[in-house]
Amino acid sequence: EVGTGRVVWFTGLSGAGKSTLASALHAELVSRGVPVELLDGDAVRENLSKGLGFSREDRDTNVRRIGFVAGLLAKHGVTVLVSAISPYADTRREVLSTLPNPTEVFVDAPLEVVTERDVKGLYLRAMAGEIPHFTGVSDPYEAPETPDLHLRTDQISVEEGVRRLLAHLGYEA
Ligand code: GGZ
Repeated sequence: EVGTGRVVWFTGLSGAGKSTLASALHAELVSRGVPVELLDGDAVRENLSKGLGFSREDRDTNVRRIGFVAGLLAKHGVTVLVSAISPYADTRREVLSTLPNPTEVFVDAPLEVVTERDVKGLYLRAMAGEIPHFTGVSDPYEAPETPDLHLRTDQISVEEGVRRLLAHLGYEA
């Protein structure tokens, strides 16, 4: 055992702010000298999960792979920040239950807000039927019923989100 590794798992819709919050928290922890790694859905899908699609089976495979790597890192004292839609409650529960010190963070913005933001134009395309199985539009998102932390990103700033994360994880302001 080296140090106290832990896994902070950000789940939520595309565009809810998972990557933004995870990378802001990552920067903050780096500046505090915490050994921390970021496993971001986009980067994972370009590398570790290259070739996987968005069926339930492929999403579950993706989430299990991320959990596996997160567990290896955390075992060595690394704080691991995971950012992935991870839409299925059962799979999240299963994977998180295998991890040391798991924290489930629900990054929550209503569908109408993420649709309005539509940073990458994906919702417009999904609603036009151009992207099948798009989470929140034509594919399910099972929100956590009892997340460890629930951040409404349409109501709080990134800075406030990071403050709440740090406080929840036991860091000084
Ligand atoms: C959801 C999709 C889809 C579909 C492509 N459904 O906002 P983004 O663009 O950058 O993040 C989304 C990402 C989702 O990958 P994850 O690995 O986080 O998903 S999961 O945990 O469910 O495995 C989105 C983009 O990929 N994207 N097609 N059909 N998001």
